[in-house]
Amino acid sequence: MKVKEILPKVKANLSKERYEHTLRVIQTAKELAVIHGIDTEKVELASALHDYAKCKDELVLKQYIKKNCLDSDLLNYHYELWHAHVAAHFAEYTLKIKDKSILNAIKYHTTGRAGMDEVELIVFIADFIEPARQIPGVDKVRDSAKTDLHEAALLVFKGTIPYLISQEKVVYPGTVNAYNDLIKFKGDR
Ligand code: DGI
Ligand code: FE
Ligand code: FE
Repeated sequence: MKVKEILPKVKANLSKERYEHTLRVIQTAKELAVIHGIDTEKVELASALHDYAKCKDELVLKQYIKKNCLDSDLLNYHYELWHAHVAAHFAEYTLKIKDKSILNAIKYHTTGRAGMDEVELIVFIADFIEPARQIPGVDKVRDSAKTDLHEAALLVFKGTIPYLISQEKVVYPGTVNAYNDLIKFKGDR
C-alpha cells in the first residue's frame, strides 16, 4: 500500500489541523530517513497513519480497544496514549500492513518503547520536531536528529518525562522503559 492511496482515508478521519500536522510529520520524517539512509517508504507510511485515530473520542477508542482485545492495561493510563495503539491495529487488520517496523512506529509513536528501530525512532522524533511544534528544547532535538537518532529520542524523553512529572501526570511505564533503554544504549556505546 502506498502513501498516496492512504492519505485520502487519513484526511477523511482527521480535522484540518491534525491532517496538516500529519503532512508535516511525513515531510520531516522523510528528510530524516534520507539523512540516515532509512527506507523512506516505510517512514512515510507510518507517519501518514500515526495519528489516524487521534480525532476519535475517548469512548470510541475505549470500545475499539475492548472489542479488538488490544492491551487492556492501556485503559489504566491516560486516554491520550490510546490513539496510537488503535491506529496500529487499524493499519494491521484493516489496511493489511504487515511490516513490523511500520506497525511499531505507529503503535509506539506517543510513548516510545525499549528497543525502537530506526523507523520507529524517526517517526517518534518527527512527531516532536515537525516545523509547527514550539515545545521548549525542540531546536536542540532538531539539531541532534540530523546526526544521532538515539540521542535525539533521549532528548525528547528528557523533556517530556520531567514535564509530565511537573504536571503530576502519571508516566506510562513504557515511556520510562524507553528512556532507560536509551540510557543503557548510550552507556554501551
Ligand atoms: O498525537 P500528537 O499530539 O501529535 O502527539 P503524541 O501522540 O506524541 O502525544 C499525545 C499526548 O500524550 C501528549 O499530550 C503527551 C502525552 N503523553 C506522552 N507520554 C505520556 C503522555 N501522557 C501521560 N499521561 N503519560 C505518558 O507517559
Ligand atoms: Fe499522536
Ligand atoms: Fe502526531
